[in-house]
Amino acid sequence: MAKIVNSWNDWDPLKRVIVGRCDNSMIPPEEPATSEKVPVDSEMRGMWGLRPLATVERGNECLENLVKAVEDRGVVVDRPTPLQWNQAIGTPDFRNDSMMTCMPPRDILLTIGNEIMASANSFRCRYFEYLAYWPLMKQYFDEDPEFKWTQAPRPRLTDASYKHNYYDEKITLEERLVRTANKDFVTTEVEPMWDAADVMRMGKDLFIQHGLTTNRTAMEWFQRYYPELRVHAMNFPGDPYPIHIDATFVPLRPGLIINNPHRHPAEGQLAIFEANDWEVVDAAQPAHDEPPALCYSSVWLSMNCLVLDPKTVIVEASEVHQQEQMDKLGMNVVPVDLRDAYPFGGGLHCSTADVYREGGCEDYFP
Ligand code: DAV
Repeated sequence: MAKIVNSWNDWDPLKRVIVGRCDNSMIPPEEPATSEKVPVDSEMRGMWGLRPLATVERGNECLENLVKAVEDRGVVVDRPTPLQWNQAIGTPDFRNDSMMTCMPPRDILLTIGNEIMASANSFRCRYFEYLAYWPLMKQYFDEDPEFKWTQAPRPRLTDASYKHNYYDEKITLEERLVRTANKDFVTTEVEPMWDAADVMRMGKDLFIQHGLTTNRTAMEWFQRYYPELRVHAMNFPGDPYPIHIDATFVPLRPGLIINNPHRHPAEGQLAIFEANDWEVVDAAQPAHDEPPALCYSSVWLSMNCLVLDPKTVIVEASEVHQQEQMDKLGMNVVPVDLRDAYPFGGGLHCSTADVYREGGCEDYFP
């Protein structure tokens, strides 16, 4: 029996990782939580159904590039088992005409020490996505006697979980920014809701983005579930669509974070980093003016990198400015062509979930 699951942060030497799959991916129908995520001028508005097969095949090719790059460096790779995501789903509380995908795993699985917890996502279309990872969770459970296989409290996602008429076709970018600044998001506080990609793990500290996908009740829940850890809420007032912390505030190694220059933390939230002599530098500009077609995320997936160890980082192959900056910051850069996987939910960090990194639970903010 071996130790299979262990990870406390995003930079210790990576030994085992889950990489998502694009098979059967859907553009989900609109629902109370997701109408917020699709910009009004996006070509994806009002469109739903299976993603075109050629894009699925190309997305999978990109993920294979990532698999090969990490396997070449001795990392063990596990893959989820996709479901037929086009099936309609229902619970006693809601119905939805389809599911979405098993990309990206980072949104669904949160690894803290020897525990992997499936999240409490606010999108109805993602309610059953965890099932794609259950075969792996069972395998880890059988092979690692210390592995804790956990599911966060399942949200009900009734209409009470969302603000109604929050979404309005006519809302301007400025009005969106005012909402972000006022911490006024589409989700209510009737139950904990969170995406794992909103949680930045730093040993004894969890920094959790409060935004469209994660609410304050989730943070209170985390603090009670992990009394030995410290939970910090983070807000990024410059982000009109605050979803997931990993294209906004990204640690490369202890003491160094790259920060999206349009999304600086709210007043007072940098203090803990400054007090502990962390360097927070603005990330380089993305190499692209637009995300690829049918993509939910912004061009800032440029900074959504996968750190292999405190000196080595995988950066998307076309993101030349980000690569150059990483190099100047003293990192060895491994470029991987992944851009055509972006439409399936994200970049290099998003496309993965940690299973094993060396190292334990350190206190970086004593
Ligand atoms: O900038 O669109 C994307 C994060 C995906 N996990 C953005 C955030």
